[in-house]
Amino acid sequence: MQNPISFHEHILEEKTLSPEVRTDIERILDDLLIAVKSIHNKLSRAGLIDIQGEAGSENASGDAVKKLDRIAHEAVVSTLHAGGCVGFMASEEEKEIIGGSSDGKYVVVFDPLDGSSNIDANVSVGTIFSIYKRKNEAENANEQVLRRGSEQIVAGYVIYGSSTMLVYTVGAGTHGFTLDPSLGEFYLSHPHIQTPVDGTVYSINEVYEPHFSGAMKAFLSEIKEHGRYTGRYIGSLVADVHRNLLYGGIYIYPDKPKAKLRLLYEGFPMGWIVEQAGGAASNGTQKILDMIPAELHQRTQLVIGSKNDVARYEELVKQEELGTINA
Ligand code: P6P
Repeated sequence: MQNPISFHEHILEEKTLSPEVRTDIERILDDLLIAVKSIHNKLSRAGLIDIQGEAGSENASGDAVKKLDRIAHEAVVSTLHAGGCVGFMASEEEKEIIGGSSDGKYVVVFDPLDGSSNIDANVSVGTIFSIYKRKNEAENANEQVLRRGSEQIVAGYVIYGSSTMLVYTVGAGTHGFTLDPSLGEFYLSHPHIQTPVDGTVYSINEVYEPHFSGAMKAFLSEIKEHGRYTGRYIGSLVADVHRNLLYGGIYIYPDKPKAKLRLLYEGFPMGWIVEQAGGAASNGTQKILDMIPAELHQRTQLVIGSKNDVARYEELVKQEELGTINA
């Protein structure tokens, strides 16, 4: 690629952000990407250094913590603390909200390493994050962090796959950057990502089929009878959503038997990124970005991807509520 645009150059052109906010966001993302590069470096050598396997503890959601979960969490927290721009943080790996700089003007929430149960098998995993402006009037940590999804000012994920990519939005489209490991810099490789309005991939763990609602069963029957779709399920949210974002498709994590994905630091950032690429994200009945978490690690059903596929699922949910499909 001739003279690729670096992430730093790209964000300087983001007119959606005021010059002051843009400078701050560039600083926060610089700090975050330092952590990301250190995570990338460790993941690429995971089999050679003693960082695979479980850390022997559970996170706030009761998930077994992998050693790399903790390493990734500590890398993000330490770089954001050092930067001094962040007043409050929340991580999947920490039960409570983490205090930052007293004069930090931003809130950052993140899943430091999503899909980590796949790490030992060398499957793609990801770091997911959202940034909010600190509310001046509210000092209570919960009021600062438990915000409506539409209040995000930046959302992004990094996928550690065959290449390491950053995909992000500030509300002016969704853009992808690929890490050049030889230079340690992310370069624009996927400007203005537009996800197809009709998908060709469906991603759901069908082991839960006995618990699926009538609407879910009807939706999956339509998908399978249509002939346009194929089934792909990696079991790593960032990898499944990233593939569907580029190819067109729908990812569903159902609320029966039990919702698993966290609203604040998985549903909101992934939802905004996909919406900014022309897709949709809902909990089956309302837009994900219209929701407000009642508690830090609140779980949600997540239906995300191609606009028309999400709309069809929501239509079937309404029909089931009206009793017009077999439950
Ligand atoms: P299941 C990984 O643990 C994760 O949070 C997501 O990355 C992934 O999509 C989902 O859980 C997989 O869950 O129940 O299908 O194994």
